[in-house]
Amino acid sequence: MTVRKNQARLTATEKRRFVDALLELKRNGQYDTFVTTHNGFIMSDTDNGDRVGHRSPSFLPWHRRFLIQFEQQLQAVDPSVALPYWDWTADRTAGSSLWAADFLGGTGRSRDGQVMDGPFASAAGKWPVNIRVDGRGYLRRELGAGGQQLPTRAEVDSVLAMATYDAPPWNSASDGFRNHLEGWRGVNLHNRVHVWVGGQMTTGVSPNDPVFWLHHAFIDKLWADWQARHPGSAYLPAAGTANVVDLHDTMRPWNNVTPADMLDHTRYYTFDTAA
Ligand code: CU1
Ligand code: CU1
Repeated sequence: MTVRKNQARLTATEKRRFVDALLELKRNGQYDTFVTTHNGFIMSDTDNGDRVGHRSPSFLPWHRRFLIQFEQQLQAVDPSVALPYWDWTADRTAGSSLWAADFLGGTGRSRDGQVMDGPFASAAGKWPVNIRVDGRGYLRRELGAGGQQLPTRAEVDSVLAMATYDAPPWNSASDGFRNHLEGWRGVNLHNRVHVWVGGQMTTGVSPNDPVFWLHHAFIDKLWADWQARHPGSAYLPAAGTANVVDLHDTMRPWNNVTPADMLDHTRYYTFDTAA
């Protein structure tokens, strides 16, 4: 059974095995297919057809499916690995062990944002950034450089308190849990963390930074926490909504999975906080 743990509680061995599995997926080319898929769905969100990955109700089930597929690829390399989650309400500075050289490495240098330490530094030679939105083939970060703070636990709790999953017009203007969690309205949770990390994390090719997976694993956990807190609240919209993924509509690019299929994460994994 896959148990997703808080990254702050991983042992040195667990960190090393997670990093080694990431490096192997990068080496064999599978990693970059995930970057391409994510970037494609940032783009296609503005095309005709259903909005799928972002700015829409399916933001949460789309990324849940995306993370499950990635985790399964990691486990094909090393069955002991699970996606860790980054609770950025607790580990909220560039000095967190998350950013140490034995795990994700730290912030970028001031000149060009290039990450200089850890397994994903360009100089280590194992983490070429191949899927690019600019000419730069190295991992970049500017942790906290924008002057904004990471979201607080009180801000998270204020969003978890919202009882309605989503609402018309089902986009970045909507009121409700999904849009406040995604960050287009209100205190801004998910989007703000992408901006706080900086570099590729602020772009459609954000999965180039391995912290993408830890950030989204926590966003995914917050969805599960919200479900547990509001057992009477369903995924919305239920049916019949144009250009939006309804409960039983399939999601691109898989076309064989619906939001309804993604509602129970315990079919796939649990969290270390589960009783
Ligand atoms: Cu995304
Ligand atoms: Cu994201």
